[in-house]
Amino acid sequence: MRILVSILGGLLIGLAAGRAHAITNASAVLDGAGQWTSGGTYSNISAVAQPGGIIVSRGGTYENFAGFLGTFILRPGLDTDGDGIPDELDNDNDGDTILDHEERDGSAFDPVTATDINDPDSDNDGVDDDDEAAAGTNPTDENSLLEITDLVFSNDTTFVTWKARSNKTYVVHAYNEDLTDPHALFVLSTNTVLGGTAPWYEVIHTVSDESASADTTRFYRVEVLSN
Ligand SMILES: [Ca+2]
Ligand SMILES: [Ca+2]
Ligand SMILES: [Ca+2]
Ligand SMILES: [Ca+2]
Repeated sequence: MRILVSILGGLLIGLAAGRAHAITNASAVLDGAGQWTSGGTYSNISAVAQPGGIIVSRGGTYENFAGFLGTFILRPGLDTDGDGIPDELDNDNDGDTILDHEERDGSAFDPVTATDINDPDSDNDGVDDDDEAAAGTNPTDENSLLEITDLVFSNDTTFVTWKARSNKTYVVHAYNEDLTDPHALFVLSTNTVLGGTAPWYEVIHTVSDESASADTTRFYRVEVLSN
């Protein structure tokens, strides 16, 4: 799979502003007498203090065996990504293709990094969590993303610089000024970047276009191959 993450000209992926969440507290737990209680506030209850024997059986599988420790807030009707599936039934609340449990346990990233299950762009850097996973950038650092950082024309050569990650392969395309043309002028380079230091192995990488001319406008696009 190829993803387009960065294109010269400030055309970074934009996000719709405002993701207001209307939250309705409809939490419910079984009290010590085995009765349902709802609408109350439960906090800082130690495991020792919890009444025993609280079990919710759902579909033959016991859940919330630890009673109050398993209490969660139901938000009926909330559909964060607007896909028609309420969050309570949606295993990908924000629609960024990383499943909720993967966002919580951070397993989509190396190193393991948890992300927001209700926000497709956890660090608001303009690149969604799944694209950051493909590019190997840090989803919790707004300065870590695949982007062209510098474009210099000197001695009839253009130097294209971007934020890369070690062991990732990048394809650099050159375009003429007609950006509506789906076909690139040519592929400037395809190479695997090496170097960088743990944990994110970030590398500033540069390639050169010796066919550039001072008389023409040329655009560049950097793609990362996800595998
Ligand atoms: Ca998700
Ligand atoms: Ca997310
Ligand atoms: Ca991001
Ligand atoms: Ca980031």
